Amino acid sequence: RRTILRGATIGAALPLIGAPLVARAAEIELKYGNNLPLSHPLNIRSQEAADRIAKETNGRVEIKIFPNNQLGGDTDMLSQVRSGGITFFTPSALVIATLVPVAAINAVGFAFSDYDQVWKAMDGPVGAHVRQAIEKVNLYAFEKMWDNGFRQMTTSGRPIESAKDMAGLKIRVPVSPLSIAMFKALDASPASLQFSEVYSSLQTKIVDAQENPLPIIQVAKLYEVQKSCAVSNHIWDGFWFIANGRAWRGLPPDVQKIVAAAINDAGVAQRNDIKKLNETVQADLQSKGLTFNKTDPNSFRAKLRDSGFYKDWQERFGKEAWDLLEGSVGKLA
Ligand code: X2X
Repeated sequence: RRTILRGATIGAALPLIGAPLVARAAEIELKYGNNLPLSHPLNIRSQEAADRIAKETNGRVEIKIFPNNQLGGDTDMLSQVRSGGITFFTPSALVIATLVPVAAINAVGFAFSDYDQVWKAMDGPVGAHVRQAIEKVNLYAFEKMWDNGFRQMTTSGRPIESAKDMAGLKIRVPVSPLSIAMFKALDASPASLQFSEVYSSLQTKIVDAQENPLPIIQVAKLYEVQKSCAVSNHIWDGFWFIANGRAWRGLPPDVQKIVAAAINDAGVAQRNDIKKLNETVQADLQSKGLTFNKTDPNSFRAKLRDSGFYKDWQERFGKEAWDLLEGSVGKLA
């Protein structure tokens, strides 16, 4: 039985028949890679920013997001954004510090005690200092850092109560010289692994422990391969939203303005998402079987001080950066 289309329908349908059914390609197509699962607030908010940019540029700019290590690990994406293979990447400060050492300044052990201190420093003199250093390696860092969170330690073995429990602990850390140095100073045996390898390395007991903010533990389901979580708050970690310098400078000024506003607004919204998430994430992880214990930060701080960790990193970062940090958090070394 042939369905007879009404004349009007056929007329309307004719021009479409044979026409390539593809959307018009945007004039400016930009790629953004990151290392987090789609459900993390970083991906929710960056998609929102991409949609806002497409709208405000009337479709001239399309940002294609490649989440969850689709383009490779942090090390791969860092070299891709440097070469211009991708335009945007959001490395943790710990990770971009492999290229810009001073970027790890916010990750000095036990430096920050709360978010007021964090944002005063990172939206203020410490962040400005790091952004300048990032620009020196021909990358552009947007003003507003995105929040990873205060890092906590988890283990598959006995809980970590104080610094003495770190002896010999096989703990995974990001690809980060400061993280390696810090956990060695605590007498642990740190191993740098890409985030994409963390779950399997814990599952196969290549390492027995890892450290990450609770929202990351939740979204990467690390509670399935870890038993206990020591609330250590040992590092506050953030993501710099960075662009390839040449690609950024090559954008028309009106597009730069729209992109920067959307990305910075999304970064601030993402911070609030993490703040809200932090109110419920521990209870959720407990319901999934992860046990929690408090720790005494002074035992860890004393160990870091006695081992010379603070003095060593004060020298590595230099007086200017270190004074900016201590100006925000008080005396450390
Ligand atoms: O790799 C990690 O541990 C993570 C996800 O926190 C970072 O991006 C540094």
